[in-house]
Amino acid sequence: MLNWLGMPIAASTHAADIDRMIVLVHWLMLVLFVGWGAFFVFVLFRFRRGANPKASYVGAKGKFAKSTEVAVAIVEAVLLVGYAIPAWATRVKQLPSQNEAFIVRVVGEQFAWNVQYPGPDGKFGRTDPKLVSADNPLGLDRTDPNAKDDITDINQLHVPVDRPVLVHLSSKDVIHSFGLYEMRVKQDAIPGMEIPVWFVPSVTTKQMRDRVGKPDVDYEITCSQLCGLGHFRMRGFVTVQSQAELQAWMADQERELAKQ
Ligand SMILES: [Cu+2]
Repeated sequence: MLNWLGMPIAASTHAADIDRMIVLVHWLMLVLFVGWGAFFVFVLFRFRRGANPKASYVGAKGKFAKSTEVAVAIVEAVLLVGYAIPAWATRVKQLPSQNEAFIVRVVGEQFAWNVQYPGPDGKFGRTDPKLVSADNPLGLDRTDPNAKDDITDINQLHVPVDRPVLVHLSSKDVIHSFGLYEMRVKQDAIPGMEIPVWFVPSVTTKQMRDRVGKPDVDYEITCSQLCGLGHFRMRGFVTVQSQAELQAWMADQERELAKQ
C-alpha cells in the first residue's frame, strides 16, 4: 500500500505511525470514492426522466443513506480519536529532555533556512535583530559569552542518528513551513514564536544505512508554505550522521570558528 501511494522512505522512528494513518485515510477515501461514484450512477438511472415523468416534491426516503452516513462518521471519529490525536499528542506534548536531545535552532527567512547550534556549552547565544546583516543572518551577538562557541550555517542541518533531535523553530519574516518529508516532519515556522519540533532520525534498511553521512545523498528540507517569489528555491539539506561523525564535524567547525 505504501509503495502504491508513492511515499518517500521513512527515516524517523515515528514515520511508521504517520504512514499508518495516511494509509487508513486513503482506504477510507477509496471506499467513499467508489461508494459515492456507485450512488451517483444509481441515482442517474433510478431517477431518470423516463421512469419519473412527474417530479416528486417529497423526495426519496430510505434508512440506508442515514446508516451509511453514520458509519462514515464513526470511521472518521475512530481515525481522529484512535490514531490522529494520540499521534499528535506524542509529537507536541512529550518533548525529549534537554539532556538526551540534540538541540538546534532553525530560523526561516525569505528564502533560506538558518541553523544555529549551541556549541559545547549547550547554550544558545543572544541574537539581536539590529545585528542582522548579510554575514550574520541570525543577528548573533558574538560578544555574548554563550554565543562564542555557537556554530551557524545556512541550508544545512547536521543531526545524529538514533537520538532525539529537538529543533527550536522560528522565522525572521513571514510564515514558512519546515518540511522534512523522509522524517515525516512538518511544522509552520512563525515569526515571533519559537516552536519545538522533535524527531528521532532512524536507519532501518540497508539502503538508508548507505545514505548516512554521505553529503551527496542528504535528505531535503523544504519550505512547505508558499512564502514569496523565491519559495521554490527555499530548500536545505539534512545530513544524518553517526554520533562520532557529527562530533568530528562539530569539532571541525569549532576550529574554524576559533581562527576568525
Ligand atoms: Cu518559505
